[in-house]
Amino acid sequence: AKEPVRVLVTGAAGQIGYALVPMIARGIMLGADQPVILHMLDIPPAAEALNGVRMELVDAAFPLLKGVVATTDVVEACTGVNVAVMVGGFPRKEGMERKDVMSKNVSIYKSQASALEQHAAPNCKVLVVANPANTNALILKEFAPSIPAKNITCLTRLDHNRALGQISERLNVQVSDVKNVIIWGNHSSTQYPDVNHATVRDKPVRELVKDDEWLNGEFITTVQQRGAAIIKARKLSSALSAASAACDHIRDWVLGTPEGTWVSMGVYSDGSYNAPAGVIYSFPVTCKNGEWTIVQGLAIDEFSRKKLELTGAELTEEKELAYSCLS
Ligand code: NAX
Repeated sequence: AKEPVRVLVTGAAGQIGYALVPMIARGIMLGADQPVILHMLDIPPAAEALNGVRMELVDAAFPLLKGVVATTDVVEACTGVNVAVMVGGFPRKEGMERKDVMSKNVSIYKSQASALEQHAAPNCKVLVVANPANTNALILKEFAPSIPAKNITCLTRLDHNRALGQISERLNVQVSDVKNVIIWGNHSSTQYPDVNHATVRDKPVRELVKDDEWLNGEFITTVQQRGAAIIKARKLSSALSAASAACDHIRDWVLGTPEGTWVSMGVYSDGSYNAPAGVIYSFPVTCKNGEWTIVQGLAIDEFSRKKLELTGAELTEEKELAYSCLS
């Protein structure tokens, strides 16, 4: 039998946490033969709710779930974890300045970076979900210098999956037949969902859709604004789709992407495709043996080039804002 893997979920009493922890405990993240021990962290005001989630996990009698740590102590939460999914953060509230929200998240991610660096298992893989996801991940990286940069990522898989979903609905094909869309840049409304290399059963999506106006217009804005559309409909932000995307992200990272398929991940940029280096930027990646590699050599047309630059510039600006919160 396999040794259990310890998976940390921060913000576990929140709505993504509530959707995510049962998925992990059922083997959706790490495989149906992989036992897990869940570490759940939240803040003291949510301690009682967190204990309720712990009780439900016990009640669900998941065969793969070998233990649960539910705590408000960041050191206890981080100790020995192999995978860390960072969902906890400070949400933007109506009327709040961007800088104030950034400042709260910078201080959270700075301290959680240190706890992970000192107490997580060696080679721990980190996925930041909480917004601003790319910049929170960058802060985590900066303040956990002994964790390799390649181990720190952020979630853009939800945006990637949303793009697959839109193409599948438009063409009336199975979503599993749509491949190789790309989310470039920031997990924000400047992200660029790119279908120029996407296929359905090996046929280019552009040739199948036959409507460049839609692909260059409404398709892009629909994906960019999907989070807001969910909030409008549900009066709550995306949760089950975010949790599912987090599982997809970790599963593909750990177990590998299928041959000929790439996925989108926010990773530490080396300047590929002229993206700014030194920010967490979403690229197309393939994964093998627990490591991601940026897909190289894709042709970028003029329309796309501008969109890659715009979202890159936003990330540079966010990085500067985050650094200004440190002083
Ligand atoms: P909730 O407000 O329901 O849950 C957040 C939880 O985090 C709360 O229980 C809160 O007490 C906890 N928390 C706050 N500070 C913490 C800290 N310092 N340590 C540990 N826990 C802490 O939000 P939810 O809807 O679950 O969303 C969580 C985050 O995901 C938000 O930042 C949200 O913006 C972000 N999202 C990111 C997405 C992505 O694709 N990257 C998509 C979905 C989502 O919007």
